[in-house]
Amino acid sequence: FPLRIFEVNFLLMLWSYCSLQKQGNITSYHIFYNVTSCYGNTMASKLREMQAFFGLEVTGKLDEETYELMQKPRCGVPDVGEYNFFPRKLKWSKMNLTYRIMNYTSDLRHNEVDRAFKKAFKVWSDVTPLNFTRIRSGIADIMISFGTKEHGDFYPFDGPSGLLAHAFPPGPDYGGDAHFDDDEVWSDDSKGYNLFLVAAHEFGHSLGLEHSRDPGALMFPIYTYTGKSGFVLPDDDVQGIQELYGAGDKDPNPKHPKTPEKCDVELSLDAITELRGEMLVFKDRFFWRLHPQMVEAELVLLKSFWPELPNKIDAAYENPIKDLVFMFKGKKVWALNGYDIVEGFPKKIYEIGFPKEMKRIDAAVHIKDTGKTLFFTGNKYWSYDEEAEVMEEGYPRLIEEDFAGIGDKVDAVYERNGYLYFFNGPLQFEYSIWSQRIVRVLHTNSLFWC
Ligand SMILES: *[C@@H]1O[C@H](CO)[C@@H](O)[C@H](O)[C@H]1NC(C)=O
Ligand SMILES: *[C@@H]1O[C@H](CO)[C@@H](O)[C@H](O)[C@H]1NC(C)=O
Ligand SMILES: *[C@@H]1O[C@H](CO)[C@@H](O)[C@H](O)[C@H]1NC(C)=O
Ligand SMILES: *[C@@H]1O[C@H](CO)[C@@H](O)[C@H](O)[C@H]1NC(C)=O
Ligand SMILES: *[C@@H]1O[C@H](CO)[C@@H](O)[C@H](O)[C@H]1NC(C)=O
Ligand SMILES: [Ca+2]
Ligand SMILES: [Ca+2]
Ligand SMILES: [Ca+2]
Ligand SMILES: [Zn+2]
Ligand SMILES: [Zn+2]
Repeated sequence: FPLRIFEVNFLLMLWSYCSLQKQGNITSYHIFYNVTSCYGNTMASKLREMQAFFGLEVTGKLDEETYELMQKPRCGVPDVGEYNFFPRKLKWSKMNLTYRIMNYTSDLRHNEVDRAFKKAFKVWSDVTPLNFTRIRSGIADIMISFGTKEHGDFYPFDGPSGLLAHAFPPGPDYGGDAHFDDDEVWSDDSKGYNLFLVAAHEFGHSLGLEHSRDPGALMFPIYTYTGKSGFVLPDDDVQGIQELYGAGDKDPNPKHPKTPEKCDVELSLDAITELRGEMLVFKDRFFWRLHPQMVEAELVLLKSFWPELPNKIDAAYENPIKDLVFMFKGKKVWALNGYDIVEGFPKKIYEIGFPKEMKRIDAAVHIKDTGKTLFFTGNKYWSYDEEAEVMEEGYPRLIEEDFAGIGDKVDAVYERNGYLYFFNGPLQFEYSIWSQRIVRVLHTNSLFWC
C-alpha cells in the first residue's frame, strides 16, 4: 500500500515534527502551533477534517483541545487521511479467515494472550457469517504480532502510551495484519491497556471498518476501559460490520447497546448535575457536557472520566462549597473531586441518614441559597442539611404535597436561578421555588435546544 503508508507516515511525521515548531507555551490556552507555516494549506485542511470528525471547533489550527485529543491513548490508524486513500468498503471476499499469533508480549501468559485474541474475534463472528480459525504455521490472513518503535512496516510505534496498536484493512500480504505496541503494559483487566478491547477494535480494522464518530462505538478511535462485566458490541459497530458481511445466524447476545440521541423526543434522563460551571447530563453509559459557552453538547462515556464508577448512575448533585460532586448508584454513593474519588468513598447511603432498607435514590439537587440538598425516591423526598451533615427532621415527605403537578416520580433534577427543573420521562417541569408552582412544561430534550 505505498500510498497509504505514505499518508500515515506523513501524518505521524507531522505530529512529531510540528511539536518542534511550537510557538508558545503548551500550558497556555491559545494556539501554539502554526500549521500553515509548517505545512501550508494542505495540512490545515487535514486538521479541519479531523476537528470536524471529533466535533471540535473547526479552526484548521492545532489548538489546545485538538492537541489534548491527540495525546489521548488511541489507535494508530489515523483519523484523517484514511477516507481519502483507503478505498471505501475494503472487505474480505471469503467468510473463512485464518489468524496466526506470531509472537507474544511478556506482560501476560501465552494462554491469556490466546484467549484475548480468540474472544476479540468472537465479538465479530457472533454478528456476521465470518469464521476465524487459528493456524500455528504458514501465512494466515491476519498475522498478529507485538513490536516496538520501528517494527518492519514504516508505521513506527511511539513508546509508552500514545499509539497502542494498528491494523491494516483487508487485502493481500500486510492486509488484515494487526500489530500491538509492546511498550504498553497489556492486561486482562483495567490495568494498563486491556488486550482484548484493543484487539477487538483492531480486528474491526482488519475486517474493513473505519473509525466511527459515535463515542459509544468500539470503533471510536479513543480507548476507554469499559469494565469487567461482559462486553457487548455496541449497535453502531454491528451496523457497520453487517453492512460489509451481512448478519450471521446465531447472535448469542442480540442486545447491542445504542448510543442515546440528544434530540430524541422520547429522551429521558438518569441524572443531572453541575460540575465546576458545566452541566453534566447522564444517560446510560454516557453523559453530555454542556458548557455555557458551547452550543453543541459533547457526549462522552462515563468511564472515560471516572473508570471506577459504574456504567450507569441513579442520581448526582454538586456541593459547590466543598467542590464535590456526589453520584449515586443503588445503595452506594461516591464523592468526586474533579477526576478523583474522595478517600473513604464509595459509602453506603444509609451512612448519610437514609433507612437501611432503601434500595436507591432517584434524583438529587443541591439548593445553594438554603444549603440544603433534596433527595427524591419513589413518591417521597428527603432534605439534607449540608452544613450540619444530617438529614432534616420531618422527612420523608410526599412529593405531591410540596411539588404539586410534577408527577409521582423524579428521574433527574437541577436548580438554576431560583427554579427547579424536574425531569419525568420526556417532560421537564420548570418549578419556581419562590412562588411554589410550575411555571412551564418543556420537553426533556429542550435542554439541548432541539
Ligand atoms: C512561557 O512560560 C514561561 C514560564 O511560565 C514564561 O516566562 C514565558 O514568557 C512564556 N512564553 C510564552 C511565549 O508565553
Ligand atoms: C502562520 O504562518 C504563516 C506563514 O508563515 C503566517 O502568514 C501567519 O501569519 C502565521 N499565523 C500566526 C497566527 O502566527
Ligand atoms: C469454512 O470452514 C468450515 C469448517 O471450519 C467448513 O465447514 C466450511 O465448509 C468452510 N466454508 C467455506 C466456504 O470454505
Ligand atoms: C463457519 O463454521 C461453521 C462451523 O464450523 C460452519 O457450519 C459454517 O458453514 C461456516 N461458515 C461459513 C460461511 O463457511
Ligand atoms: C514479533 O514479530 C515482529 C515482526 O516479525 C518483530 O518486529 C518483533 O520484534 C517481534 N516481537 C517480539 C517481542 O519478539
Ligand atoms: Ca495479511
Ligand atoms: Ca505507544
Ligand atoms: Ca435518576
Ligand atoms: Zn482504530
Ligand atoms: Zn505495524
